[in-house]
Amino acid sequence: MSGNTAILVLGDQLSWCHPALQQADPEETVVILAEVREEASYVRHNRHKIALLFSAMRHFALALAERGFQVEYYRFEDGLPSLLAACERALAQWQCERLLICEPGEYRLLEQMTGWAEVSGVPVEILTDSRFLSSRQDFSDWASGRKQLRMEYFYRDMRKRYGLLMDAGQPEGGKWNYDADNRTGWRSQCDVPARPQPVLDEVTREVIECVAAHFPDHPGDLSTFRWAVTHEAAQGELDWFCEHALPAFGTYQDALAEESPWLFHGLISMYLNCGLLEPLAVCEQVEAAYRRGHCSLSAAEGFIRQVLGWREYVRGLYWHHMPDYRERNALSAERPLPEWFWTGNTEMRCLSQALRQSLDLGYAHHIQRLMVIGNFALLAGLSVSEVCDWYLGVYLDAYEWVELPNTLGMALFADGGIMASKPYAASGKYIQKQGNHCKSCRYDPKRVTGEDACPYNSLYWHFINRHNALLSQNPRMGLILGGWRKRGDDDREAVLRWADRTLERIETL
Ligand code: FAD
Ligand code: DLZ
Ligand code: SF4
Repeated sequence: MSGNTAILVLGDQLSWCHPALQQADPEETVVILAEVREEASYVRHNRHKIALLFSAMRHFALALAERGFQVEYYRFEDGLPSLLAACERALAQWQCERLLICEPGEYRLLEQMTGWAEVSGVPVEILTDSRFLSSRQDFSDWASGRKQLRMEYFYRDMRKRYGLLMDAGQPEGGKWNYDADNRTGWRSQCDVPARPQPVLDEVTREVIECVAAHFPDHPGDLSTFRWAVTHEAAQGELDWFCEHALPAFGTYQDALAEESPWLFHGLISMYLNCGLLEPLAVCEQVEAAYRRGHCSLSAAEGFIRQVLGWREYVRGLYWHHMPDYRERNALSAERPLPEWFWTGNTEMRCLSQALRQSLDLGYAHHIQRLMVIGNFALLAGLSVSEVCDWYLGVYLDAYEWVELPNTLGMALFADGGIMASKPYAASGKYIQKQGNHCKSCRYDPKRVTGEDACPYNSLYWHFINRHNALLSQNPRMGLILGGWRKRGDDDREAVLRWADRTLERIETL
């Protein structure tokens, strides 16, 4: 057989909507999938993430073969160093005349790929990733001429464009955004439904063994591997969410719970981001649940805003501002990451829980990522590049297009306000209001100084004080800065001294 076109499918592009697969004639096509060293180790990826991708890739290869495609699959044990090496080997073996690729999700890889035609000796075509609802060009068109690129306006345009939750050209229910209804704190006021555990098949068990053997010093407790690895199983997870968790999703979207790592969240970002689910179909399914009266408008709107709004918006921002976005550090944050970021061994209860589940399972929900871990990193001035690498490695759903704007922009305010209109900085009071961690913590959320004081509190005022000049240009910070300035000198000094002490012993908090 002579497969004269080769298609490289990356580990996060396992979709039938892949632009090259959609137009391919299986008889004339070789599909390359490759587990390679460079992709598996350019950051310290969580072992769950590697296992999820390798198993999903192997299952997708089987599904491609069933549809009549020739598949060239390289396993990690084959020892290939890079995707280019895999393509070169497959191109030679199948004597292909051209290589088709879908644009990757990271600038790093796109840069490499632009040089592949020269090295490989065959034409290489990089196709637009049609799996997103706003292409890079759409976003640039939307952004051009705007002073500020606010998500809310982008989101409204996307609602109109896709006709989601619309009523005769107006937003369903008369409002675009029901966020104000979605901020209830967690006091164990209801049961969290138990999520079914997917059954692991032979392919996944084999992958888990391979990952355990080759990545011994990466985070991730593989004995808790619970992820879907096929389109059908990912759809099953979405169906379960819509049936059992969506009705309470909105109400507890911002809640923090001792007893559950995920509360009523979707747990679908890992599938959307590797191609096992498609964003429009997800939004349509959630809208349908609302239309048949299964959930409130605020739950459906809150969820659709995340997928249709935030997810597309952060991708647009990433490509719009790369490559210099990655270098931004507007608040000059350089403090090394405490060692306990890699173990979860801190006495701060909210943090230890968020860190442990992130490390062990590869998952934390948005408020844990933003207001517990990210907020601590922001207040303590932790190194932007170290924090970003940590997030990129630790989470199952992390690829730079989505991780970087969320971490560098939203959580750390290191882009100086492109992504967020003000820093997401908060004291322990916020964490106490949103959840029930403080009850089991050795620190007291009401105290600002002293051995028992919640570290978030003095660090919060330290942050406000040290960025006073920058923050005073922001009208939304006026009240807080005014309050801080009005406090007596002695009071302010005591708080700042305690914060300095806290930072000095950060490794032992
Ligand atoms: P749900 O709460 O059920 O939300 C539904 C879906 O909306 C998610 O699956 C996701 O696809 C989308 N979504 C929600 N918020 C965002 C957002 N801010 N940006 C993009 N998509 C969003 N998300 C990632 O997919 N990958 C990352 O690497 C990532 N890193 C993050 C880092 C930080 C510091 C922060 C604050 C957020 C990050 N997010 C990231 C966004 C968000 O936290 C996750 O998408 C969400 O927690 C995934 O869990 P879920 O599927 O249960 O989400
Ligand atoms: C994240 C990842 C990992 C761990 N391993 C592979 C791999 O072996 N082969 C592959 O094709 N893709 C992998 N990926 C996903 C890529 O890193 C991803 O395609 C790029 O980061 C662009 O988003
Ligand atoms: Fe977190 Fe502070 Fe509450 Fe402890 S007291 S759980 S550190 S907010």
